[in-house]
Amino acid sequence: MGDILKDKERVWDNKSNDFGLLPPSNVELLKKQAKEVKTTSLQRLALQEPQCGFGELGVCCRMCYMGPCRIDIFDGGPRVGVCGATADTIVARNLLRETVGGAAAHTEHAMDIAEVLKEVAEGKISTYTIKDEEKLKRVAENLGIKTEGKDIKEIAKEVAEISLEDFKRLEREPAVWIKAYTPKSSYEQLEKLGVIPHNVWRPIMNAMHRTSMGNDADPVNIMLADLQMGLIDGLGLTMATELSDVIFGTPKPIKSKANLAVIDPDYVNIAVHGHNPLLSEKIVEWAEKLNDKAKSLGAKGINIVGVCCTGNEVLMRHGVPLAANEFQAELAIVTGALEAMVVDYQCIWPILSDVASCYHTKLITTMPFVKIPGAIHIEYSPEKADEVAQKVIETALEAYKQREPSRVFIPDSPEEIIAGFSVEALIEVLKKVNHEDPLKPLIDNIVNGNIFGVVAIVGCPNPKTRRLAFAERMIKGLIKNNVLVIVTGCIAHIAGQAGFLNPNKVDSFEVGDGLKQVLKALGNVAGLNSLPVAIHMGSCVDNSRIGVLLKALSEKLGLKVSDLPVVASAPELISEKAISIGTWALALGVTVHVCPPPRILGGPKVREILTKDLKALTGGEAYVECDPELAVKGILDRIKQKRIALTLPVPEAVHI
Ligand code: BF8
Ligand code: SF4
Repeated sequence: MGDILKDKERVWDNKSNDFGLLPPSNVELLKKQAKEVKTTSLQRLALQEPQCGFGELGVCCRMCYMGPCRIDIFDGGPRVGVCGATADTIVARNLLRETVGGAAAHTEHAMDIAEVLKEVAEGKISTYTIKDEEKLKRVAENLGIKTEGKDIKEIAKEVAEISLEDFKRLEREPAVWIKAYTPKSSYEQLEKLGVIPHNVWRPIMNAMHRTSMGNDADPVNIMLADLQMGLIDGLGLTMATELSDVIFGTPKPIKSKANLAVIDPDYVNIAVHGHNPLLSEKIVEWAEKLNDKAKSLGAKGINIVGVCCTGNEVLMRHGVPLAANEFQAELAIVTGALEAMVVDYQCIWPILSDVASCYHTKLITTMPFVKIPGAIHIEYSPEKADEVAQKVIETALEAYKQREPSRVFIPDSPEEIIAGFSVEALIEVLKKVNHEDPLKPLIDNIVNGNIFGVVAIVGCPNPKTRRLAFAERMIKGLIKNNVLVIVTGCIAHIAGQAGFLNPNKVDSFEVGDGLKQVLKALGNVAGLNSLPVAIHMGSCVDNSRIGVLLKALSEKLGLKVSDLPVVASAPELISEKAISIGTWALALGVTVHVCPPPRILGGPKVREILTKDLKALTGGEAYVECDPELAVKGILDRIKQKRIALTLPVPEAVHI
């Protein structure tokens, strides 16, 4: 048991007992956790509060050892750091470093997949294959590779090599993936700003260099580097998604279930947690192969369940149920019925090890750079993927023998969901309405006002905002006003658990008449009662699917991305990755709502750039609002302005 658990006296107080609007099943498990583990995320948050105001405003600098320096933006205190750095310099530098954190995560994820594709193409590994040859050809053509007369492996090799070259190109030519996948009008604008990167590595290196002590002090110049970092993030997202589709298949609509009750006490339960599908795909494969072993132990079989974005990846391609978002990962263990939680990278809380140590659950780390004291480490590499997956499952089967049935508690029952709406899958549905021009029915319904606008609600489940049910309240407010909602990442888990991904629950929500009509009509052609009120497009890297859709819409209509009645929202931001995705969206020209406030409020110039000046540069706008109903209102107002500019009808918003 870790040191944190020695602090038993302080762990449960009134403040952390405020469950707000959390679903009752979460509350019951949090109470179980408080009793059995003596620590919960809400309690740890309470112990941190009040959190540092300088940090929240972004005006704390730790770039050198004359500091740390803090700027007092109100009055009386210092206006500059020891070196003379102003609040704006410090805020801009900190923000760029956050964006680097996210972009590095997404581009390394992409590179891992590109390397596997290369090894598959060269016949160096036999653990993976190319499942979607048609997608490979489409990606190749997007990247400017001729496919005619070439065999699949040859095309795969060229795609992988061009992708890997994007990381390290020395020539001053634009990164191929960015040129190929950025909407044309956005690209032209970004080219004028001089922020199109030549490769991935140099700007990341440069960003760390320029933000170190005694370099770039100009907030405007730093913010241009930040926009460039957003584009690099977009490259990572897009490459990761597109090449995952090539190797594992492009998602199609698929039925499954969501919430912690997908952990079934009759089965050996294994949770896959993290982001990269390279390992989780193998675990799904080996669970089937080793199912009989579980039966020989008296279980009904092996049940794989998904946590976070790896959960979304295997849901989209195999229908693996969604157990838990990042906030709930601990609770999955607290059910007492989870034999193993196997993690790859990103969003893996170290506390999972302490929580697992209170149960029979084995926490298994697999990546050389993601080790957690107390966890079992079974190291993954692409050539050993089968061996590692087998070992993970055998470890879980062993753990099953130690399960204590008296400690198992799984409240609630699973919620039905439908997921897997890749752009290709959406186009397939739309083709059933208009085969020649599939985007037309979507555009027509936006034009006539049946769909007021499109809002992508993406990102994380922050304990600070979970208590407010922030994402659920926003989705409710938007669908009432005929907004088509798209979800990804942990918000997709939240939407699934709340019934927003259940096609049979459309009538149990207050949905605008126009939107309801469209959802039902499209649902019928897709062989369903209706489409659900929120469309599941995947994991966080799958936000690139939204980028692909934006490119198609803006280029078909000859409009800028910023002209479209489309908004993105990360209402419960946790990760630096959400910052980098948001920066990419701003670079494309999207309006991005966010809460909690990004750490820019202490820098007046940086704040002005992101909330005002950017509109004239890329068309993007950052919008900070931490009241869910006011956020809906602000988003509707912004969509309304875009509709007015396009001379589209503007129905009155209903009350929120
Ligand atoms: O990449 S939504 S908490 S799991 S960062 Fe993390 Fe946020 Fe979840 Fe997926 Ni995305
Ligand atoms: Fe202080 Fe400047 Fe050093 Fe930052 S870089 S810690 S502001 S002296």
